[in-house]
Amino acid sequence: MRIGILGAGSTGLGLAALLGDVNEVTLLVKPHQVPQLVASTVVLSGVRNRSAAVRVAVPSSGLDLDLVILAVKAYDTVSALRALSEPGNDHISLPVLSFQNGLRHPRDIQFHCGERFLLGTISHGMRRTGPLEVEHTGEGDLVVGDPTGRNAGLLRQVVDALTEAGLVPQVSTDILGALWRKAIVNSAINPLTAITGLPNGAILEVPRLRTLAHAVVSEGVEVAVANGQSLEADQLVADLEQVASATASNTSSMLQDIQRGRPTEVGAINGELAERGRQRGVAAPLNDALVALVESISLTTRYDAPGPVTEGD
Ligand code: KPL
Repeated sequence: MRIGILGAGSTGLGLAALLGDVNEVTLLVKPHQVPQLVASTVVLSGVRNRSAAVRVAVPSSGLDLDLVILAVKAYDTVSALRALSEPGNDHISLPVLSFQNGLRHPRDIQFHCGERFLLGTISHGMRRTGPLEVEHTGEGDLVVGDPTGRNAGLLRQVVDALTEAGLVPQVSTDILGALWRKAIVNSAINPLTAITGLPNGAILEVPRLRTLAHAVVSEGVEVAVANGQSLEADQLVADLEQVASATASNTSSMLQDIQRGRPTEVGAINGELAERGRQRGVAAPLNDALVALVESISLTTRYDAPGPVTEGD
């Protein structure tokens, strides 16, 4: 397949290295990045080792591609979709598959793509270590699905491409439910690692952190149930433990953002869960507290480091 990947973060680059082996992959980047990246090689090392030559282009509606994978941060979804839209209208004619965190992007994608899009979740541990280098720190699941039920042929092609790339895609008939489950697992792992500065596995090692993570997951499940999802807290706690253990040495994407002084996805994950709870009369104080803490930590990067404490301070 001719696949464009929009979003050169850890997930986008990891997928580029894996898919680039057997597909023609184009990284879709900002205009100023094109000259630096022309004829580039993306390198994945760690649990899986792979490198692939990729093309580089600027996103636009006129690209000759069979699929665009959206791997941008949740808060960049709308600008990414606008870059792919036909000039003068909001419509995107290229088939889109999103691998993004949170619960906000499906609405925006549907607005631009109508029925022609797929959604996915990926829980492999990936850590970006250089402009085109990613460390694969843990195996995980990859789930894809067709939320509108109108893209059976495209879904088959995508599953084949992912399988040929050595991945093990699961097809979900309830991909929105899969997104809720992933968002709930992320709602505990991501902010708790971003706040503590610890890798994912620490959540299982520190007993009170583990109890807190379970409580955050249970709160997310209450919100999901109030929104019509049939989820069980015990199952989601088991999912959390499995993901934290499989990606134990990984730096979560939210901690990577904090370390780079970039905005985080806490609003799209915990903020959105809290908001969806409020809309259904379900309070989500833990999720609200995590948003407040992560947003405050993000803010500290704007302040100068305090000077040394002197007597009398
Ligand atoms: O999705 C992730 C993320 O960091 O955003 C996990 C699976 C938790 C891996 O770190």
